[in-house]
Amino acid sequence: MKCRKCDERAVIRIRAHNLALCREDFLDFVLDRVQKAIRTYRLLQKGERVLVALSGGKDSLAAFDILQRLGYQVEAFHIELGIDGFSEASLEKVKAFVRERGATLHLLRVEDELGMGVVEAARRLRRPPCSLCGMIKRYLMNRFAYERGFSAVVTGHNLDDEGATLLGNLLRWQTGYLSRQAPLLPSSHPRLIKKVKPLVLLSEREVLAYCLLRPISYLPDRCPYAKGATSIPQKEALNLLELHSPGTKLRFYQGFLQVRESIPQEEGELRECEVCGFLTVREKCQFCTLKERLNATEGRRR
Ligand code: Q46
Ligand code: ZN
Repeated sequence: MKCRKCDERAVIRIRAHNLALCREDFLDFVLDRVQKAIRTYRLLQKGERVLVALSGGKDSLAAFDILQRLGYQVEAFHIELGIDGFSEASLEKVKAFVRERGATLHLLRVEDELGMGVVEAARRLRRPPCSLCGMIKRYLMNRFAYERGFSAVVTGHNLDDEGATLLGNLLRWQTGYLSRQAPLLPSSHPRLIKKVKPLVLLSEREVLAYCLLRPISYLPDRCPYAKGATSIPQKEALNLLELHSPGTKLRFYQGFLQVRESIPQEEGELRECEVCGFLTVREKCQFCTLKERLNATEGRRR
C-alpha cells in the first residue's frame, strides 16, 4: 500500500477519509485536522496564553505536542487527584513529557485543596469518585487559569469521546447537556476561562497512531474508576457503525454542531459564589459546598 501523497510506503489507512499515508504525511494530516478545528470553530488565536491539562494519557499529551508544533504558546497543567498508584504513574509520565520539551509544568494537588484526595473524599461522602472528580478538575483548572492570566484551557477530548457523549445525551434526551456540548465553551465572564477541545476532528485511533509514530510516551493505563463508564458501550456502538459505514462518527458529530445553535440553552443564570467568587448557578458553588461537607465529616470524626 502506497501513501496517497507521495511514493513512500503507507503506514496507516484512514477509511473515513479514504486515505493511506506514510509516517510524515500522516503526522502532517493530524496537524491539518487540528488546524481545521481551530479555524472552523474559532478555538484559539496565535499569541494567546494557553494552559493544557495533561493527564499523562495519549490524548492530552498529543494535544500539547500538536499545539506546540503549530506555534501556540502552551504551558502544561496537571492535577494530582489522589488515586493510589494511578496518580503517581500519571505524574511521572507528565513530568517526563514536559522535561523532554523544556516546557513549563504547573502542578496542583487535590489533597492541598481539600485535605484529602478524590478517592478519600468520595469515600467520606459515600459517593462514586467520578461524581466528584470531574467537578473538582473543572473548578481547579478554571481557577488556576484565571489566577495566572491564561486565556484558554485545553483538554484532549477526541472525536470518539465527543461522539460517545453526544450519543449518551441523545439516548437520554438531555437537551441541557446537548446545548453545552461544543469544541469551544466561550468565556462569558472574566472569571470563566474559555474551554477548548482542539482534537475533536481526530478519532481515538488517529490520536493513538500519532503518539506511536511521533513517538510520544504516554500512560496506557486508564484510571481504575473508568471501568464502568457509560461512555465505553457508546464508543463500541459508534465503532461498529463506523466499521460498516466509514465516516459515520464525523458526520454524526459535525452534523450535530451544525444544528446545535438551534437547541435552546437551558443554563440557569450564573452568579458569583458567595465564598470563592467563581461562577455558579447557586449561592455557593459545588466546590465550596464540597469543602464544607468534608469539613463537617471531619468534625463528626473528632
Ligand atoms: S473522573 Fe473518574 Fe476519570 Fe476521575 S476518578 Fe478516574 S475515571 S480520573 S476521566
Ligand atoms: Zn465557591
